Amino acid sequence: MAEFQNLLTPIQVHGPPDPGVPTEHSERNRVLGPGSMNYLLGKIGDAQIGPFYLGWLGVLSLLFGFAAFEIIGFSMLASVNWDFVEFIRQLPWLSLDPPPPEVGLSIPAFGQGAMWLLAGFFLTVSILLWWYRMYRRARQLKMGTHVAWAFASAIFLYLVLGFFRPILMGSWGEAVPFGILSHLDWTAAFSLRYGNLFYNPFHMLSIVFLYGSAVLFAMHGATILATAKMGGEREIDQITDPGTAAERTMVFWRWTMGFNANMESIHRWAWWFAVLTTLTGGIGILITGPVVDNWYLWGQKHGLVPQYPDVYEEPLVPVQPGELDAPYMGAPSAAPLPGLETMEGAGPVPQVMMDVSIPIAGTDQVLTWDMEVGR
Ligand code: 07D
Ligand code: 07D
Repeated sequence: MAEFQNLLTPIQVHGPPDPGVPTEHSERNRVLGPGSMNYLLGKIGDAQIGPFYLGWLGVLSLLFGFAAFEIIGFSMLASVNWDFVEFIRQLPWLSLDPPPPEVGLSIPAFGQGAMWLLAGFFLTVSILLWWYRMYRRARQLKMGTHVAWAFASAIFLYLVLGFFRPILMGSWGEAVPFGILSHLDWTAAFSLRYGNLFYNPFHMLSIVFLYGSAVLFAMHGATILATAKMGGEREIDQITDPGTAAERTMVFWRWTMGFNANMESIHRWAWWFAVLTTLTGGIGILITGPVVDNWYLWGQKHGLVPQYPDVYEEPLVPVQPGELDAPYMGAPSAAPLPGLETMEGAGPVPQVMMDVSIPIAGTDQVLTWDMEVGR
């Protein structure tokens, strides 16, 4: 059937909907069929809606996804005392949190993150079933399975964030909460806790591919649109004929940057950039904690970050071993700072004398003073 292809073709062909290619055993699962036409959708894409394919993988995935959605939603509603108005008003701030650190990897009690674990389980099953559905539908249509493998890369990052890394760290409490703003807080806190994620080379790579995806998407989209009036998006004669839209696009890029992808390889570029965003990202998150504890100090060690000169003298009260470690990392609990207990009113707050000296940049002078510090 002739189909609408191009914004510059102001005609929408309406006819019987295209049922799709015949395949082996899938006819009965094509629902919403035989499909219908929608004028407005035809303005931004293909006018035909449906038939939708709903096999057992699709049905199960939707059921599990719906269950996860409900568990998250009802847990959030419970957190505002079942007040629906507050639920809507506070939605961006509501959150279903993972269990506290002391639960480790065991099954938490209700009110201790059990709902988080349940929702995570249902969501993960739903996503994995949807992945298999994409794989199977592609095979059925005798296509390559590129879409499924690209999706697998995103699922890898998702599983690293909520499953693989928490297991390596020995605690569900390491995982991401379900919540619109709370997952942003988690992201910022994760970066701070591990010494600034900017110094993680895999975060850098992930950003390269994320930005690269945007640039490639813009270049490719723009190139095809720029030759749409010559039929740039559907040319096959470019392989043999000179002067085609496709050939012009390639000349354009050789003129402007000396090199061009071709009509096939640009899609490989795009596929790899997108896939590598989440693949390198997942590696970066997986090693944060289990392998590298502080990316800033790691950067200092490897010459990425300058070692700043010590401008302060040794503190009179040295840091106790383990004092700066988070308790949930299994570090010995921090010994109380000597003298801190006197803050409770048990005695006078002791005073500490400090000699402070700071060299003044660009001169050979040093600023010094004595300080009396109460702890
Ligand atoms: C446009 C395709 C459509 C998808 C959409 C998302 C949900 C969640 C909420 C049940 C591009 C649908 C959203 C189903 C419903 C509840 C509680 C894709 C398009 C429209 N994030 N994140 C968002 C997820 C992580 C980060 C928005 C999911 C990591 C930052 C949305 C995951 C980290 C910012 C969202 C996930 C992180 C966001 C828009 C899973 C590090 C933003 C997403 C499953 C990678 C932005 C308020 C979007 C925002 C945003 C969803 C994981 C960081 C709510 C489902 C843990 C810094 N994230 N995110 O358009 O506005 O994606 O947040 O891993 O600034 Mg996120
Ligand atoms: C989340 C893959 C999983 C999603 C799936 C989809 C549904 C629902 C529903 C369709 C997104 C499931 C879908 C359930 C579907 C409907 C309706 C992909 C996901 C399976 N960062 N950062 C990245 C930048 C900082 C931090 C990646 C930039 C700070 C953390 C990316 C900056 C701190 C993590 C990136 C910046 C910090 C990341 C994500 C700038 C915070 C991650 C790539 C300019 C203060 C994640 C290695 C992606 C990662 C990540 C970009 C800054 C923290 C490249 C540009 C320093 C903790 N950051 N970031 O595709 O992989 O995500 O890190 O400042 O975990 Mg970052």
